[in-house]
Amino acid sequence: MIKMLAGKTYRLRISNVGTALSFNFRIQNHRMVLVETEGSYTQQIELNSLDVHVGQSYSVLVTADQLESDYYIVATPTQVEINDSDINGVAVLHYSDSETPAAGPLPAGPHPLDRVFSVGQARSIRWNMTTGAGRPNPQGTFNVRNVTISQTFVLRSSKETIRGFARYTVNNVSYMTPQTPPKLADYYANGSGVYRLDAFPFASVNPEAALETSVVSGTHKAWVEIVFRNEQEAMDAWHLDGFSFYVIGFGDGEWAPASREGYNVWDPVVRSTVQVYPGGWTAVLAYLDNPGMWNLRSQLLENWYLGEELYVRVYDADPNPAKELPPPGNLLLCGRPLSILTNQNHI
Ligand SMILES: [Cu+2]
Repeated sequence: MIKMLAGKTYRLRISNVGTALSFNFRIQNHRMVLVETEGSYTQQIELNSLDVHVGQSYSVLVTADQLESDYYIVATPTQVEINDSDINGVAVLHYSDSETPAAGPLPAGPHPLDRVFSVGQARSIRWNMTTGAGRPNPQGTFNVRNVTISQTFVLRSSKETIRGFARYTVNNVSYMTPQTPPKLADYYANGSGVYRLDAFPFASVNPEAALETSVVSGTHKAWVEIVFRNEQEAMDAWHLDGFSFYVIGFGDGEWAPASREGYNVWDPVVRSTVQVYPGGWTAVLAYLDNPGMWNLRSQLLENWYLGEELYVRVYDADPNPAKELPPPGNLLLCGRPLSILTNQNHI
């Protein structure tokens, strides 16, 4: 139950901390004003309902401007065919002087399979040019109109069978978790024996589904364009560690270089997790100014666990600890680097 005083305005933070399903969020008889998502101030659009995909967060403002009463707050699965209403999340908005329980049917949202609504709303979520907030772009602007793209990754996710087991793949490669964390392998052994740098096909599809510890080079202090293609039947959501990215486009079907003409390079929001619709694509831009070994993954737990991820190695030869701290003295060395350092054979 959320309590509100009549006439006041409240900020609600809404996060999808689920592992599989997108949801649509709404409040009976109340509209919401979208103000923020994952650190970006958004254009303040008024909404009856809001789609929140796995791993995403939003802030909305809600004004208690209705009759003193209780009202339903609901979150229902969206972009999926589910007939089980038990899966609905229901809460109550309680006006402090209300003695009237919430009543009536739960407020209706868009049809769960209404893709046009969902994509349309996603496209309408844009950077707010008039708030006095820090500019996210290191070049000092809000837009990404004039950036030079140095790399393009086209990442196709699908579900395959490898050695008799169901696996999720990216460009037909399913991530295999090594004994040694990639960061340790990189720092102590240049990846040797743990991963093969850039063996991963970042712009093509492996002829056969395979297992690999995928690590791709991301160029330090350069812009990377990442296109996520969803070749599954269900929604997907991708998360990048280490950076936020600019969400510049959603499209149906295949992505092609000509799809860039439809990008929003004027006022895209900057966020950490983005949805990818089944059979469609989502394009983002990231400025790789943060050295490290960064995980790029499906935020859907089953997909992630079964291989829909890779690492992006952003290397900076400068040992300046202001950029990347050296490992602490008590760092646990597990896996292969330990055997190299101690010259013993560990598994
Ligand atoms: Cu992260």
